[in-house]
Amino acid sequence: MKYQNFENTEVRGEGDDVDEDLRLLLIGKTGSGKSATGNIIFNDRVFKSVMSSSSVTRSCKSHTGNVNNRSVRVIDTPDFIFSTRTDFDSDSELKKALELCSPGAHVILLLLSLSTFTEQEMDFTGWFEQKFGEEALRFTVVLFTHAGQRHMRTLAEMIRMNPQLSDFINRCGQRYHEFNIKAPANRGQVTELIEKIERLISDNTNSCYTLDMMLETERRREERERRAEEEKREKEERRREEERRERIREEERREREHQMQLERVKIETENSVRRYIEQEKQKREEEEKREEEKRKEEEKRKEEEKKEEEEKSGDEEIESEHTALERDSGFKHVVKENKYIIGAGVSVSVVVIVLVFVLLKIFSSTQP
Ligand SMILES: Nc1nc2c(ncn2[C@@H]2O[C@H](COP(=O)(O)OP(=O)(O)O)[C@@H](O)[C@H]2O)c(=O)[nH]1
Ligand SMILES: [Mg+2]
Repeated sequence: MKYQNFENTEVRGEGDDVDEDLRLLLIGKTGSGKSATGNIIFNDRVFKSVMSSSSVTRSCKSHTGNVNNRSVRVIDTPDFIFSTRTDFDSDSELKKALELCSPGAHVILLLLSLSTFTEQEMDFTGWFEQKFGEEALRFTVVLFTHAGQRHMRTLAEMIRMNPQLSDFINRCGQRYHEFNIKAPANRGQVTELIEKIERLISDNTNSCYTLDMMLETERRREERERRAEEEKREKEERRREEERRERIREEERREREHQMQLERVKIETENSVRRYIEQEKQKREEEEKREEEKRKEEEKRKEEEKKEEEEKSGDEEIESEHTALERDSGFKHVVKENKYIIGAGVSVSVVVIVLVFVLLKIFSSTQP
């Protein structure tokens, strides 16, 4: 491998206007081997590649060179999602990468390290799909690096055992390649990769993944997020509205319960007042009845007394009457008994009176 000193490498920036046969965009986590892959492709040390946990490639770099008699432009990029730099603007750097690919990338080489194949790798494929859009998968070749450190028997087996990965590979049209950077002398792996790339370009009828596609993806994602946000807000509003209605319903229910309670209390009060009045009335009636009975008894007593008195006085009367009667009957008896005597007396009296009268007449006639 003919390594050049990195400092002397011709690294093109934004605005380069070279008519290449092939434009390749390298995407992957820090340490996945993007810069090293670029160097292998050119068989030259054109990008800085060192063993480091932090991002060595700080900004996008483009290099155009001759590979297998083809003009190839490779765009090396920093780690867009796991960057340790605080001043790193992922979105603008990503746009810069696409601008460096202008008018577009024929192929996106998505690098996944087999030595550190963890959930982070799958997170990266998720980020890639979300950021570049589903359309980008049409231009993607998955490049597994650090193949020498692969613990699995075969790469195909490893892919099969990871449903998420095999699904992703499927959606990339089963395009993947294995690279062992530590065997740079093996140009066969580069040739093989270039062949796969050429097949893909031909399948895509020379079309490219462009910045506009990514911007359109971004626009759609923003639209989706805006709609999701709107739906979330509407859902929240509906939830609040439902809560408000529920509160009103609860208040109405409580009010109804309160009214019912009031009504119950009112009815109970009315009933107890009615019962009280009824009892009072009953008491009064009983009282009156007792009074009446008392009065009647009094009257009866008085009547009896009167009667007794009357009886008493009656007895006396009878007695006097009896006495009178007795007297009367005695008299009558006397009269009866002396009837003839009385008759004789009366006759004698009449005779006497007549005599007296006659005498008086005679006497008056003899007088002058
Ligand atoms: N053993 C091995 N080492 C690799 C491989 N690819 C990259 N490396 C090493 O990993 C380190 C980081 O590589 P680099 O290309 O700078 O990663 P980048 O951050 O993706 O650009 C370097 O020391 C490389 O030599 C590989 O396939 N196998
Ligand atoms: Mg790098």
